[in-house]
Amino acid sequence: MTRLPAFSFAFLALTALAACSQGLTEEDVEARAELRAREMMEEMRAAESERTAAAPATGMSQETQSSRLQQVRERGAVLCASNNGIPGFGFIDDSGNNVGFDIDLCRAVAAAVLGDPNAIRIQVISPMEMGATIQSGEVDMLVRTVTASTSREAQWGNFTVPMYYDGQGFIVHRELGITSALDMEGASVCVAQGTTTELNLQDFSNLHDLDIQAKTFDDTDVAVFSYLGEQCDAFTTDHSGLFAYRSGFDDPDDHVILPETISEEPLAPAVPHGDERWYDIVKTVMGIIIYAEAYGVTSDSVPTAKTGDSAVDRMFGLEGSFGQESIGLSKTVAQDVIRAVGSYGELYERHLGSGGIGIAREDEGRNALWSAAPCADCPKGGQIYSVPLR
Ligand SMILES: N[C@@H](CCC(=O)N[C@@H](CS)C(=O)NCC(=O)O)C(=O)O
Repeated sequence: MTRLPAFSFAFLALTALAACSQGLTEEDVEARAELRAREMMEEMRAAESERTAAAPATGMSQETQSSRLQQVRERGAVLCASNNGIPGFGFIDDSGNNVGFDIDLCRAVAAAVLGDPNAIRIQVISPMEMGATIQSGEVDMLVRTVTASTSREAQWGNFTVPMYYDGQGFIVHRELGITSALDMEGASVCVAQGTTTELNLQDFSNLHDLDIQAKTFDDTDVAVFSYLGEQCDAFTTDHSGLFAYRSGFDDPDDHVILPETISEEPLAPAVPHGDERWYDIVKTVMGIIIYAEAYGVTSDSVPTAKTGDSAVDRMFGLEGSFGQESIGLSKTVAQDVIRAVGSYGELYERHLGSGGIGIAREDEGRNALWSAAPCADCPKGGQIYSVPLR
């Protein structure tokens, strides 16, 4: 049976309004509206059959084509460029496993596209290698405390959803008595090359006329060791990194993290340019993690039967759709993702909060969910947000 498009009612009302001034009868108006609605439906059908004809004969509609998704499925693993030396984000734990917030984002994508969070391969890269690695397309994702920026987006790849809002700061030897970044006139600062950090340091020094002496290193680890070896007065990186590194110092109290934040560092997974569907997939997985917290769902409370809350049921594949199948994912993809890695809140606590490097979520208020998030008792008033899953 043919259904008139929903817009025909609105169209009818509009036509009726327009007709008033022309002296048409109510029947004329209805007939015209019906005719126009039928024309519009024909146009929609024609457009649809044109799209179907254009789709290659793979049995998939054009919307589901993602060559990278196919490659990943053939390979049986998601390749992520990441880290193995940053506590909280990507590091080797006592059992020899590479774990962390960034590693779990990679695992979440593997759970979504392969149904197995362990189907990942991590390529460990230095900050200097970030651009070339994602630009070449040799990995499926760059998820390595990496800051999204316009020039990186232009040159490297597409950044998906910021999963941690960071900002650059400084750590100094307590004995120097420095209490503000503005006191660092003529100070030497250890910094990793090829980072936004290096560029911001220069801007900050110029802006405040501080004549800071940057000492650059290929690896952040080497920059940290050099700072600890007193080759520099200060070390600078993202605040999360300062906490992460300080948590591993023998004498953390001998070092002070200065109060200033000198830049915006939205950390977001990036994907190679040129495959919009793969971009949609990774972005959607990030949205699933964020919305799980917004709906109060955790890894051990994933619904498998209708809850009666349409938004939750839609997200977990129990009612309607949020577009997941159109991008090549299963109807119940959110169940796989959240069972594998948990909600944003769980990820945060496990790696960055009390279970990890100890950055209290309240202190870094920006990493709370947006103010109108539906959850009753989750941290709100921050910037963690995804477009709605619907
Ligand atoms: N977010 C900044 C800095 C990235 C960065 O270098 N992060 C440090 C940790 S905060 C890192 O990954 N270090 C590990 C290494 O150098 O191998 C960027 O994207 O440029």
